[in-house]
Amino acid sequence: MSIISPVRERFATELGELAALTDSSRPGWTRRALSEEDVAGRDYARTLMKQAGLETRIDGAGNVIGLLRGRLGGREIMLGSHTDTVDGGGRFDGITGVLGAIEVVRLLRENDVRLDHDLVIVVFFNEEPNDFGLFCVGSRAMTGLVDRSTLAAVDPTGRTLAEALPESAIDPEAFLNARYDFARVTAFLELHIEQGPELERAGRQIGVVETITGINHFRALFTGRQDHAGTTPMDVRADAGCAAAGTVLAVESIAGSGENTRGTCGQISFTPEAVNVVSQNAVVEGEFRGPEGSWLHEAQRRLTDAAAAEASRRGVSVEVEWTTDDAPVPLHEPVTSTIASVADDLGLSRATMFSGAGHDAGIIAAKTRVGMVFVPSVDGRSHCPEEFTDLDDIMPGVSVLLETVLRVDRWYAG
Ligand code: HGY
Ligand code: MN
Ligand code: MN
Repeated sequence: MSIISPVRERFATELGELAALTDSSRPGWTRRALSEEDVAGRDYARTLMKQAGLETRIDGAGNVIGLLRGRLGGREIMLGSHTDTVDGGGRFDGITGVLGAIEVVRLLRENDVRLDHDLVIVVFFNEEPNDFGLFCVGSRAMTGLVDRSTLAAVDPTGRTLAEALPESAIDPEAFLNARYDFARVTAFLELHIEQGPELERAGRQIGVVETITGINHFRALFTGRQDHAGTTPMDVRADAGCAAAGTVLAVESIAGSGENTRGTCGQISFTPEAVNVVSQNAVVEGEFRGPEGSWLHEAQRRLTDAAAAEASRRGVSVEVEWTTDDAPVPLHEPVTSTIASVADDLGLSRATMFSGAGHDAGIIAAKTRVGMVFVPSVDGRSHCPEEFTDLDDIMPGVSVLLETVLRVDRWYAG
């Protein structure tokens, strides 16, 4: 049984130092992928990895990969998460898992515990949605899910991802060749804040994730006719903005139709942006989430129909593009039950959970056995400056991560 306690003070120091690497012109803790702050954040994590005794490298897709060689080697246990944030985000989403993984390495080395497996720590590049409509970019590159169409994705200014990557020292050709050999990975584990209210409501310390939500992202482009706001009668307008607004409300209405289902339109834009002009163009970006693939596909169909109806009754045209179609991801036994029994053996209260948040773990799950450990979020808040998890709630999560690594290590022979 692990009697090794994580060191709270250094975790707090590193959390503060990493949180300081943010875009001070934005609210909260903003470290968006493909920004200077993001490069600085991954460099900082790499420095911590080196200090912890890991051999480090950056792969072709910008993922920072650290290696602690095991006694036998040849097989690996992988831990990881991300350091990028949403705009105006918090300090704990992703970072908790990165610092937690590095703390596990330090605890192993400080207590002269040598695993049979090699231990690999990954700071995944670009987990959060970027301006090109893509997310979990680094983990998709590691699992072979990127291709030239990924590089051709454009941001609202028309710039391609291929043009943007070199600014983060990522070569587009190397990006396409960053597949990782998961055949040697026994299991992947990710420690993460829950980002929702369930653990706090239930008064539980550890979340054992059973399923990670499916996520379908869409971008709807409406084309109407630009006109004078005062002289154009209501019955002859082709108002792209109103068609977009009706579609936003359709997302909300469809989202309420299932259990644990969600729908959000986080972005809407009108062109021109003028109070006295009927809008020519409008763009809506949104998503649906849920635990059932069948519901997600029904939501996709219903939204596409709703956007077409909102457009046609106004003489507006619309194109709906679904930019991601990630199915729900059930996590794997015996990783999940190992996490549960570790929590029990450490005397920690736990709950089995559905993750309404997407994670790199959901991408890696296609290639190896995956488990996730959640720690509570205060008021269930996340993706906002108020995002908070007390260090006294994070430390038990690090202990569970460590003890689970020790137990997975026994599977070496398996
Ligand atoms: O959007 C998500 O669920 C994750 O936080 N990237
Ligand atoms: Mn997030
Ligand atoms: Mn995250």
